[in-house]
Order: sequence, then structure tokens, then C-alpha cells
Amino acid sequence: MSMDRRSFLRVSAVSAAGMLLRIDPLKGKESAKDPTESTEPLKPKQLKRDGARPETWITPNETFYIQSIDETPAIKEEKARFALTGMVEKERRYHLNDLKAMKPVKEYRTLSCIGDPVGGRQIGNAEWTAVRLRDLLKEAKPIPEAKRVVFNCADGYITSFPLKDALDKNMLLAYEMNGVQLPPDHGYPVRLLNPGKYGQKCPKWIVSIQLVKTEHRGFYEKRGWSDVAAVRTATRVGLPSRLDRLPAGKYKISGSAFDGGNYGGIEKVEVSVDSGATWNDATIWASASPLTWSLWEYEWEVESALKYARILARAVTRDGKTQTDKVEHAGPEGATGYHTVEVRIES
Ligand SMILES: Nc1nc2c(c(=O)[nH]1)N[C@H]1C(S)=C(S)[C@@H](COP(=O)(O)O)O[C@H]1N2
Ligand SMILES: [Mo]
Repeated sequence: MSMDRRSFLRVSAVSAAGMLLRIDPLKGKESAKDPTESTEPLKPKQLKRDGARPETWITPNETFYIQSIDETPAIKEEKARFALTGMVEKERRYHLNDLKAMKPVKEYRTLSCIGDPVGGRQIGNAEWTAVRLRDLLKEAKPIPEAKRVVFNCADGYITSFPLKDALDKNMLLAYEMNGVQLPPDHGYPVRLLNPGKYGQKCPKWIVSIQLVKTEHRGFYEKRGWSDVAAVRTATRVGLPSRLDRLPAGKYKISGSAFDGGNYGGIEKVEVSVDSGATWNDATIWASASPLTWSLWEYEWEVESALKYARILARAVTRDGKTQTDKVEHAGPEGATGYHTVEVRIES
């Protein structure tokens, strides 16, 4: 992954400022409240229509998307273990308690699905408690022939990637999600968080981590989906929704942008309310690192004479690239293009 130390430092400075300048949607003025405080689960009603915040900084576990090839496997506590095997000097079995005995890493990470269209809802951000896969691999000592790591899961899912990616310090084995034990649907006891990659490369219910020397293709990869599965820059308009009827006056358009850190993180977000003819800078009010989404909002003065509008949003990444407007429907590498939301305006 192309994320050097410098880009990390720059991003944290920007996100700190972003957090301090957050506009409180209720008071309509600047507030010093840290958006990361909002970890309480929202009531469903609030989630459906929450003024300026369709996306809360943290996606509550109860509403976090679930994408699984089969039923959620029921794994008992005594079976909460996995093996590190294959081309290593020291094979080992780990129980969940072995991971809990290690120094925990707590990080915010955004997860999104490669199969979603632009603006799709299968994206969420959580705080995860984890250990670094690299630390387990160092103990196991891969032999020189080892080239790839294969993850076998309790539901029969399987995926793999190069060993050098597995050694990335940001490759996490997570066992808690938003402060509680990993919920069964999200991979109890242990799931992977793969920096810069779509959810497909973040196996849940890990049973074994196996080092091999040969090429290997996983469940989705065999079915034509990308084997790299690198997150592409995408911006979602969360509010308003398609065909909403907006009253004239001030309206806060809001949403998220995410590049998985593959282009250095989100630098800025631009919003168009005139079908892409002109663009306005949105305010990014929350972001923690290039590995999390950036939440943004833009206050629009809605004119009743308009009757109808097409809203678009796009991101510019830190490497200076503007998100591509080329429309690619969820193909093997993930969807691209601008999310477009058409609304009606009350006269
Ligand atoms: N074992 C297993 N892991 C899996 C999957 C699966 O079906 N089985 N689906 C993958 C896909 S396609 C995605 S997008 C993410 C979704 O994670 P979530 O269900 O926790 O949101 O899990 C990934 N890991
Ligand atoms: Mo996915």
C-alpha cells in the first residue's frame, strides 16, 4: 500500500481541524465536540432522517451492512480459535483469549463492498479492537518459499492475497467492533481488516490462515471479481435522497467520501446542485485517517423557482486526482462515476 508516514501526519492534522470545526446540526454553530463521541446506537427513526447527519461518524453495529455468502455460522466460545499453518517454521493455534492477551490496537476503519453501485449503502465505519497480523506472522516465521496467505472461513468462504500485503502494519485481525465483542454476523470470533481493500478481502469467521507458495484464487475471485479489490474513490450523497421534496430555503446536503487510502486520502469534496455545471466546496466535518471515510456537508440555498435539481458530489484525493466521472457499474473492480440524486423543489 502506498501510504507513507508523511501522508499519515498530514492527514491527522487536517482531520483534527475538521473535527474541531464541526457544525452542530442542532445549534447551527461551530461546536468543539468530537464527532467520534457519537457511538450510541441511533434509533431506527433517527437513522432514516437525521437532518444533516445521514451518516453518523460511527455506524452502529445494529445497522452496519452485512454481506455474507451463507448463513452466519454459530461459533461457541470454546471453538473461538483459528490456526496459523502452512509454510511457516512454527505452526500455531490461537484462541480468541490469546489475541485478547496481546496489546490491543484500536482503530477506526471503513468497510465497503465492491459489488455496490456508486452511492450504494453497503458502507460503514466502526471502531475496531484488533491485533496486527504481522505480529503473529513474525512469531510463525514464514519460510522463504511462502508467497501467499489463504484465509479459510467457517462458512466455506475463502480468500487470499500476497504475503507481502499480509505483513503491512495496517493489516488487522479484529475481535471487537464499536467496543463490544465482534457480533456473529460480522465475523465472531475474528475477522480481518485489510487496508485499502474492499470487504471481499476482509474475511470473517477465520478458521485458518495458511501460507502457501502457489497462486490461489478465492470464492469471489474465482467468480470473476478482482483479485486486488483495491477501493476506488467514491462519494455518496446521503441526504437528500432521490425524489425528496425540498422546501425553499437553507438545506444541508451531506454524505461520505472514501478512497481506502489508495490515493492518499480525501483532500476535499465538491458538490454540484446544477447537474455538474458548477461545483462548490463542501465542509469535511469528520475523518480520522485515510482508512476511514470523510463525512461532508454543504449548505445549499434552495430557490423555489428551480422546481427540480440534480445534485452530484465528487472527491479530490491528496495525490491531486479528481474522482473519475467515468461510469462503470459495479464491475469486477468496483463501481466508478458520480453519485447523482434528483430532487423536487416545493414552490
Ligand atoms: N467468511 C466470510 N467473510 C466475508 C464474506 C463472507 O461471505 N464470508 N463476505 C465478504 C464481503 S463480500 C464483504 S463486503 C464483507 C462484509 O462485511 P460485513 O458483513 O461485516 O459488513 O465481508 C467479507 N468477508
Ligand atoms: Mo462485498
